[in-house]
Amino acid sequence: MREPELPLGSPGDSPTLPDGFFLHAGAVDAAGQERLRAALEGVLRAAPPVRTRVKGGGMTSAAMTNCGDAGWWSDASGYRYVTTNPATGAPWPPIPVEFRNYVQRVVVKGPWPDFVPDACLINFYEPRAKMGLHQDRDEKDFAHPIVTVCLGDAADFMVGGFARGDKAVPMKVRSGDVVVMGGASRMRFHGIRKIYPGTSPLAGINGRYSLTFRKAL
Ligand SMILES: O=C(O)CCC(=O)C(=O)O
Repeated sequence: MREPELPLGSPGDSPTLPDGFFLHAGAVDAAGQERLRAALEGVLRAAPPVRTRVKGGGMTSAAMTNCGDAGWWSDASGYRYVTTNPATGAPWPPIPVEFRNYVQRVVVKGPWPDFVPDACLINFYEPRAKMGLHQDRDEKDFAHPIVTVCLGDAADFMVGGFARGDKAVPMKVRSGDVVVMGGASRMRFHGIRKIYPGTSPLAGINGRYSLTFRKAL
């Protein structure tokens, strides 16, 4: 049986989502998405996305890179934040000011107005890429939320519970949407079940990027 899709929220208004979980649908307008895309290009040139090794021995389905003081990384030694890019040996590029502006615009309206990220993990999904259900647990202090900006193709973002086996429901996210997970929802399992190829409104993006902002250190 098809699982129900959660209704889309509007900025600052996601009444059907669990406590601490927000979908700011359409938070970044078309011009803003273009600005983010242009800034993203600079980051990708400095730190090209790669697929990395996961704990079980396989490779991530999405390619990833980072910007900020720290970047999330996975390899045979496990999951952690690192201050230099293991693929290039260089420091991660800084978080572009355009990225910070949009995070700021969204978070000032919510319960974590003082959130200042020091890490931005960028995932790139080709049409068949996915991300399994997981918790974000490598950050020092879980009092800070995780803020995700979506760019490119639409996707099913899975909202789970607090145990891996708990039922997860799909929430459709589109380019320009911003997802915030904090407070009572900070440790929810979540993942990406499906990409909707060809739905990107941005000419320069075939696939989906998620920019996930964290206070890691
Ligand atoms: O791509 C997304 O929206 C989710 C990314 C995610 O869950 C993660 O990077 O931990």
